[in-house]
Amino acid sequence: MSDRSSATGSRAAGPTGAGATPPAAQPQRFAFSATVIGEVDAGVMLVLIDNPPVNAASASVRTGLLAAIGRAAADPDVVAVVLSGTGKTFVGGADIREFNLPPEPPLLPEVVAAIEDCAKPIVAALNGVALGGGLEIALACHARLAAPGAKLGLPEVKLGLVPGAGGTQRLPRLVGVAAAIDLIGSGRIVDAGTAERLGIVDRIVASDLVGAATATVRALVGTVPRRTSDLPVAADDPAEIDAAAAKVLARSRGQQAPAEAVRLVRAAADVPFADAVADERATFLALRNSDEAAALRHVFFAERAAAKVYGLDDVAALPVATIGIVGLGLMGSGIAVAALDGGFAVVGVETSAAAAEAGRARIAGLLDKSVASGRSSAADRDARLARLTISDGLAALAGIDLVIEAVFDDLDVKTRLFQSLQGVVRPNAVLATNTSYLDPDRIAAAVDRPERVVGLHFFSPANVMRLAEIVRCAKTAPTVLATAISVARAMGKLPIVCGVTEGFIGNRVFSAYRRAGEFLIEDGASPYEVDAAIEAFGLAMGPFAVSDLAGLEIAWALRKRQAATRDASERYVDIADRLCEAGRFGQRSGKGWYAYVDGKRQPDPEVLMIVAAARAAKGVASRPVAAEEIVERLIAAMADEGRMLVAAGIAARSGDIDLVMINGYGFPAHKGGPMFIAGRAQEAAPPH
Ligand code: 3H9
Repeated sequence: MSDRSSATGSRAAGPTGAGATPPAAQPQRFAFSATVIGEVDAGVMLVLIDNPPVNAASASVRTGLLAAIGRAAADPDVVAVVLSGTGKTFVGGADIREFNLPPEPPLLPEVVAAIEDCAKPIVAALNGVALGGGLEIALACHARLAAPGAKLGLPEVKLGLVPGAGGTQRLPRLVGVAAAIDLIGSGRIVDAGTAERLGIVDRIVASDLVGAATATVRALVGTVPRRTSDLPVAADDPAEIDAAAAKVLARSRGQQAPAEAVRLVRAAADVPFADAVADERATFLALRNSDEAAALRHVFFAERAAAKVYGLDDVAALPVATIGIVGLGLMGSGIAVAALDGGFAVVGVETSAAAAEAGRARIAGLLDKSVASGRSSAADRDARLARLTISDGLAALAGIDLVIEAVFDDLDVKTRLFQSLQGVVRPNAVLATNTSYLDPDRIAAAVDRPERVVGLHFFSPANVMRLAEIVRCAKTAPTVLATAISVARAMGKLPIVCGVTEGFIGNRVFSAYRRAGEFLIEDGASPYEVDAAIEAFGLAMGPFAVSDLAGLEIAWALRKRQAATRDASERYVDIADRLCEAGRFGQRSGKGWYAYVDGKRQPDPEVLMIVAAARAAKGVASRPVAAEEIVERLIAAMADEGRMLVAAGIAARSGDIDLVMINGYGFPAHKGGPMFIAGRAQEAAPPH
């Protein structure tokens, strides 16, 4: 059992203590299991869940809770129960590690039913996070109080599941069907204030939560406990329900769990509770074994693994309050917004007063957009703008903690900038480069203290995309690496650490994928068939549509640089070069792999002619390529490149490759990523 703070003070007496006669006026203590303890004081049993790190509802917790409720129900000296958790969490949900194993009794629905059916009142004191099965436990209690910092939600769909212990039926009885569809279908987590407004919790208690819960439960003694499952489901406006359902379904294209969640919540309105929870349970168990759930579990654990960075165990990040951003173009202004969102003060620098002013306008425009879409308030925007200063000179960066350069991706430009910066910023300020393709070690070599240089590679639009590749250069100091990670996290990003290689993880894997797409075209598929196949698989855009959006020039320039050293035995497809030679540089130039008519992307016969000519020049006999083969080859190409990056130590683990592709390149999370798919295929393959 952990030694985290506990309202019981000293520890439980152990199972043998349960029967011992306590000294008068001394609270009676119990250990119901290794993770659930109880203390009876003047008739109220405080049951505490203590299962670090997140009080997951493991078999031990379920056993302990069932024993605690059984004891409370049977003990004439107990009149009521308060249920709470230790540390920052009430209960972080079912134990996800158990999902790969057969369910172990007692099952959560049994525990939840015992709580709700208890004739003595039980009040949940939500001291912190109450998610998934944790919220389902709370929903079965007869009242719920919450600390101001508590966070509540049923995020099961994010694991490819639906709630499996009554959540789809009890939540609509508290908040209505439309709101429950929104919450369960999206897996959204809400703060205590929102939970109170919606009716999930009865009251927020600013201090002495357990004391308040004890007073509340005492007041309920002698009354018939309010069972959530007995409450009627409010008659919501059908149009509102349909709109909530449509929103969930539109956002979860290709996934099973959100659609099942919507179906189950809708049923709450007209199916008897017992039948509906039986359906919920069966659906939960079926989904638990689905590919979607396995993929999303992989993503969940991959994210936690990515946070553990080799060599940083006891390394503290430097404090960062102010961030300088040099270059306020599209990328720089996106980074500035992410930094402002993260609570930092930002100094944006451009080469002229006019460019700096344009940068400010771009940043303000992005913030306005966020207000217009309802993602933030006008007050949030104003507070962010108050933390922004702009300048046309590097001198403004004198007091800065960390500088991110987002200037033109040219080695000379970047090295000259870093050399100028070292005369301006403090000696321990971190210098981060946002280069996509250049060698950051060469940039670092240009400054006196290369250990303070790190790569901080954002993805466009930087205020939206969750991925940030953190590039550990040859000489990056551990504190500097830790600082870059912590800043990226504060900006709401998912930092993935990688080593130095051209294009880092994402662009290397993307290049391999794009190359595979070009091989497919040369073999006989059209670019439009390639894009359509991978889009049907679940990527938001195929490789050719993405190339058009990014512009074809940079990759063309890169290929030209590489031409002299390219292995002549390697397969090389020159169709993209032919497109550039024909002036087709992508969407901005009005044509690329596609034609853009009034901004609308459409197939272009001229491209098919260029492709046919390229095939003919190589004497390739074109053949039809099925969508299945297209998807298989594209994913295999990503996975092969990913394996090479892991073998070379550029990526720490294969899960990092999946996270990069999911969070930077639109690979669907519910498919787990290319490495996950390749790994499953290997497991399924018969042994040689
Ligand atoms: C469910 O409840 C189904 C039910 O409806 C039906 C049942 C019948 N289980 O994220 P962190 C580990 S589905 C096991 O870095 P934070 C995590 O792996 C579940 N382990 O901390 C990590 O381990 P390690 C619905 C879990 O403070 C450590 O805890 N619940 C679980 O930033 C710290 O995690 C969810 O989906 C778990 N449930 O955030 C909630 N949760 O140190 C999922 C965490 O070895 N969890 N771990 O790497 C979260 O959202 C966050 O972890 C939480 C804490 C907000 C709780």
